[in-house]
Amino acid sequence: PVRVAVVGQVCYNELCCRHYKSFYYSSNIKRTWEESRRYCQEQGADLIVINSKEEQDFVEIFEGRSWIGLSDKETEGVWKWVDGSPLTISSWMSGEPNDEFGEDCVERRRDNNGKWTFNDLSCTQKRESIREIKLGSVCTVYQ
Ligand SMILES: [Ca+2]
Ligand SMILES: [Ca+2]
Repeated sequence: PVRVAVVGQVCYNELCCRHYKSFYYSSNIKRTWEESRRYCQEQGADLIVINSKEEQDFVEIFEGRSWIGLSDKETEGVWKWVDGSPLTISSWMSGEPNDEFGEDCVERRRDNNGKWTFNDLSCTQKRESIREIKLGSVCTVYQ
């Protein structure tokens, strides 16, 4: 499935410009974190970076346990998104992140109450994935 985040739309006479933030796609093919990331990049995208509550709510419709673009591969305990930004809004599952057996990649999953949360996991596990492609504006002339 795909979701499109539209930031706004401005029309001048017949010309309408829509300002897109991002397109989000989910893939139900299970891959390792690195494989998922490479696959996203081949599509001109990257694993999803979630840096607002709105964005987190916006992708709620995507089901499944999916890789997101968050890891502490570089420095243990320092969580970084694939675009280099730090972790600002987090929703760790209770007891996570636990770095059990050296877990450095993050999946998005439902907790026992059905709430979407983050869990650190071994990067070599295979999971579905959500990718994000950031967009600018698209203008269309309406007849
Ligand atoms: Ca870790
Ligand atoms: Ca964990």
